[in-house]
Amino acid sequence: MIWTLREVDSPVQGHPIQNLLPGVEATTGSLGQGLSVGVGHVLGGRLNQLDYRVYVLLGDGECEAGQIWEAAMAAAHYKADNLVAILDYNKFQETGPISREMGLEPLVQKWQSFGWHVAEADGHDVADLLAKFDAVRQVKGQPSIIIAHTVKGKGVSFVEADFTFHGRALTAEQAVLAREELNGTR
Ligand SMILES: Cc1ncc(C[n+]2csc(CCOP(=O)(O)OP(=O)(O)O)c2C)c(N)n1
Ligand SMILES: [Mg+2]
Repeated sequence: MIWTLREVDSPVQGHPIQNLLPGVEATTGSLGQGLSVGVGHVLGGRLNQLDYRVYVLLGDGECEAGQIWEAAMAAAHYKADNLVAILDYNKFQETGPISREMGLEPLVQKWQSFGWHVAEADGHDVADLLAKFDAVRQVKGQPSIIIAHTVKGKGVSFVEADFTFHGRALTAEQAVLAREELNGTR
């Protein structure tokens, strides 16, 4: 299936399409939509008296989209304390560094001022992330965001060093090198 990536009618079209792949419940692709979907799931759960938590993974470039901040206000307004956003703060988006394209700092204060509880984590440290997921369960009356500091392309040196790999496949030679670096055999 993966070899049909970005082909018409493929289940993996590049952007997720509702019901074409198991588990994809919303058609998206325009950055910024996921947090609004998450708020909708929170409100739907309330109406249906279902006791679940909602997790939304956000990109930092995605946070340059205005819809994020509309959803952030809505989540705080509705005191969505079962909503947890995880922000992949890798400091890059498709076309370059966040600080150059449209800076987000001061990011912690921004989310706090929108009424969110904010935690920070090392996004490559699973134990740290799990500890933060546990800790924010105690937060009442407001949504939580875990700002996860990460490195885009982590583990493959030449991808880490070049943001233009964003939507570009590795060549066959690069794929061999990448596997070696990730396996620690190089
Ligand atoms: C509204 C909108 N604008 C632009 C794009 C094109 N686009 C796709 S991914 C991307 C960058 C996303 O950056 P980030 O959220 O930081 O994700 P990362 O690449 O770091 O995983 C852009 C601009 C899009 N999909 N939607
Ligand atoms: Mg990014």
